[in-house]
Amino acid sequence: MTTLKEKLFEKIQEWRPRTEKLVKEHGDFKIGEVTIAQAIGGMRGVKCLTTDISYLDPNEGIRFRGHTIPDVLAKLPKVKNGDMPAVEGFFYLLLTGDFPTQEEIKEVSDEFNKRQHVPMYVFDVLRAMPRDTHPMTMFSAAVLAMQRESVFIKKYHGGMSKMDYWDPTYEDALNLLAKLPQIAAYIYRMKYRADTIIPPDTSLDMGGNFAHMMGIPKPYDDVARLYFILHSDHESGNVSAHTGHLIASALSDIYYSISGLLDGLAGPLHGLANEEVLRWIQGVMDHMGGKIPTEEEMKKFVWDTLKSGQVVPGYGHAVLRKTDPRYMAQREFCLKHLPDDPIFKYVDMLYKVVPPILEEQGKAKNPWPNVDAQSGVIQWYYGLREYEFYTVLFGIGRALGVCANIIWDRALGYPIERPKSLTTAMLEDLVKQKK
Ligand code: AMX
Repeated sequence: MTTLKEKLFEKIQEWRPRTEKLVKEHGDFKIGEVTIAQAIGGMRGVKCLTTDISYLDPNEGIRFRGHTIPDVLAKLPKVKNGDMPAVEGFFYLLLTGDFPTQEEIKEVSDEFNKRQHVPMYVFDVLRAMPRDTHPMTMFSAAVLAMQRESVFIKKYHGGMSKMDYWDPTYEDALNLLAKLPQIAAYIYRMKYRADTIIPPDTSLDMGGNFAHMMGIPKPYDDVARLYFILHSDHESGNVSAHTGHLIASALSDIYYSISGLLDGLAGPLHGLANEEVLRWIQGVMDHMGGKIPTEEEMKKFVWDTLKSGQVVPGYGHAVLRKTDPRYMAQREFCLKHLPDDPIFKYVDMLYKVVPPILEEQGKAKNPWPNVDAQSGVIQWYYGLREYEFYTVLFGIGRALGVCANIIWDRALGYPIERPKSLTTAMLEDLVKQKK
């Protein structure tokens, strides 16, 4: 057993009594109320999920295992010859809550490398799809095609104690996560680089190997590491994380769950927003004839977007009420590596112009930028100019967080999810009775 798996098992055994005690002794304790607006309005703010992997404070942003993004980036050991931590070390933190040593990171990296071989039929599935298929459809299909590899399902059919569910789920998670960068890079090179596939280099860490297979030189390896870490988790109520958790709650395996989360992530209000942001900014650039607009010109463009009934992509959030720290981490990267890039200058100006306009318009509850307002710019700068691929990168990151969540869901015995629906007439009757 690896140190990671051993440590995880220790943590699981320590944690189980806490969950059991809460349910047994305090199961009736009320933690909130639900209004009609919430029941009709996408369950905003309803406290009905539990996860210890990350917590999203509306004003502070995400904390992974209690640590802010700047803390995580500062405290996790960095890769050799890079400024960013290894994604493998971050996954260790998500699973155990502890910062790993370099040796522990190396062990996880070796595990990933052992498991990175992608079965040939996955490439056959991808090749059978029309080349203009959206890369998210390809990515989701490739993951789903591998469902036959699930260790969990084989063990489940062989008969297994509920207490052991987490173990084959962990095996499935590592097997899948190790393969995602290669599948993503394969889709990219097949679709957009004339089918010139670059084989993996297993001497590299996950981020380094991904940059290598994409064929993009340094510091893109650091971009990949930062990107995967920032996009990993945003507590469990967002569409992709919740979808992954919901599917897994039926004891469907990791392959079904991650394929499903990718489908949710592909929506324009969620993971596709980073693609929309860049398309929109380039629309602004075209409109301005390529020159950097004045603040007044930019304000007019933003108002025109709103008046035409569209949202300003990359701004607003269902939970956050301040600038997203994931936006800030990427902004710092841009200020260091691409301060004079014209698209970054647009993004920078939008940061000044958009929040006061959204405030004045008075609709969006959060006028500040989210993660997607920055991420496409960095990808574009390093030569990844096919916007539709950006959500695939988000998907690799999000899979890390959701896999960690699902392993813990199984360890703590979370049951199948089943919220209750009411009819419109029932809601109307409830209001009448109250009157
Ligand atoms: N531009 C214009 N209007 C906006 C807006 C924006 N960026 N954000 C919210 N609004 C509008 C909503 O459309 C809604 O209008 P309506 O009452 O006419 O339907 C109103 O403000 C209230 O919405 P809200 O409660 O503030 O937001 P929400 O929780 O319903 O939606 C989100 C959140 C992110 C979908 C929304 O802010 C949005 O559409 N933003 C632009 C797309 C985007 O950046 N998505 C990425 C989010 C991060 C991610 O998941 N990757």
